[in-house]
Amino acid sequence: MKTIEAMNLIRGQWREASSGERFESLNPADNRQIVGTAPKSKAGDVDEAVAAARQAFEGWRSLSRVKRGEYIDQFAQLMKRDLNALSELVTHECGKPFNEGKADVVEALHMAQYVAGMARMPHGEIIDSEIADKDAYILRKPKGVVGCITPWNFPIAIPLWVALPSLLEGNTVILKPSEDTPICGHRLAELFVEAGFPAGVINVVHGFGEDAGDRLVRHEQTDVILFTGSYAVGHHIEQVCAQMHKFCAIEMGGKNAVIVMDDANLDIAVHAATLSAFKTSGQRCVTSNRIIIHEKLEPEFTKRFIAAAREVKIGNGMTPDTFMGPLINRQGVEKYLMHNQKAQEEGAEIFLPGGEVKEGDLAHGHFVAPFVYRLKHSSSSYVLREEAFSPHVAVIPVSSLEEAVHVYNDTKYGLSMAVITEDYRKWRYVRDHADFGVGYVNLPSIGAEVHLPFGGVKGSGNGHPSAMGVFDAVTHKVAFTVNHATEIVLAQGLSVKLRS
Ligand code: UN1
Repeated sequence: MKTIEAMNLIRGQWREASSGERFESLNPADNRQIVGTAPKSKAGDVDEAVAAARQAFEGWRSLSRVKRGEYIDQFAQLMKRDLNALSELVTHECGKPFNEGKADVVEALHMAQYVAGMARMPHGEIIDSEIADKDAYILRKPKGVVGCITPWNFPIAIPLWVALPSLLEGNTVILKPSEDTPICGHRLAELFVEAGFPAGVINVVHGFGEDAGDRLVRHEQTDVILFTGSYAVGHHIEQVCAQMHKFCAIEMGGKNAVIVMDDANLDIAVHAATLSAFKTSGQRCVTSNRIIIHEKLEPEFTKRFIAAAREVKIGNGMTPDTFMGPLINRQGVEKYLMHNQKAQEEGAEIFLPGGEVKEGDLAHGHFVAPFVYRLKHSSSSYVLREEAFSPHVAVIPVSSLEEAVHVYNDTKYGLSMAVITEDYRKWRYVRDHADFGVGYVNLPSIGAEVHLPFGGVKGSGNGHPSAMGVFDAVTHKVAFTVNHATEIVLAQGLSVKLRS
């Protein structure tokens, strides 16, 4: 693949950062390959993008919703045309195996198709007024300029999860893609241009969180911030937005789990646990770092889970049948090693020692192997309560359903949870007592669908889910009441005569 030079997209024009500085995006599977370079934007570049979005807002919101949907439909068709090339780019830039790269792009396509379809769906309500001579409506109005700060692990899907509903509702957008996957962000920008979106409606600014991202959040002309990423950054954004009285929807991490009950189908349990722990090399916010297992099934489950983890094929994502690609960067590897070390310090029984994989060409990438251990839950444990964002997995024994849910809930997070059981009473108990935003029964803890809300509770999110949830985040719901009589009667029907 040839090296791609990404540019900022501001007011429909391709722009360098005003400083002229650029940064590199390397292939995490082989650091000798430069996937591309991108402008290292600073506050001034963001200011221009925000000004462009602000200026484009009135024109864009004045189009019919159906017309805005047609732009998104056109965009969907271009994505379909480029499906394979985009999937390959995802693998090159973020390391996921090709079939997972494809899943990322297909999920993005689903979002585009769904949002385009929503253009012709009702988006308000007619509701009776208390007064016969009044008509009352509930309408949705766009909030204005939306800043989207998106992660590298779904570099095509997540930007579109947040940008497309924003656009359909009449907002204008500034997207700041992850500094780890700017070239995927650039391809999206090219498709937006090709789809014919008017200048300034969607702007893309590349750069790092501490300058470009921070400016987007602090800019007084951005009305909404949609963020997906780490707890530390998300929580910081929440605080800044609260001080500025600015709305933000924040998706953060998880310390998710697969809960295997004593009646579980073991084939399903092992398969679900393997996918939950190792897909995307454990780098999904819905990844399960914890398998909470009933002690009755523990010996058999553990034997089979370890065997499955041993068989996981680690390699370059473009090599057929690779299951686990590399971690995204050196910091990802350091975090994984730190968690493994801490598990040892906390007295874990180590089943698979994991570690870096350095055979042949893999030495040039950030490859690591599954680290699997057994550790009893403790409320003071670090490794059982903090997100590792890597294939670092604890098998945690419990002796009852209630204990399983208590252990599951005993972290600051509450994103995704899978329960494996044949007994509806058990999954129903878990459904009602576990803290999660995305729940699964007899499935892995991964696999979001775009037309369902995606988000978590507690430290995983601030209550404004992503995917279909974005429609609510980027609109105001307003009441609108029209009098069609020739005199005024107020609500509650009281007389408003000025004199008797
Ligand atoms: C994320 O990891 O940030 O549910 C999102 C899934 C994906 C989305 C994950 N489709 O596994």
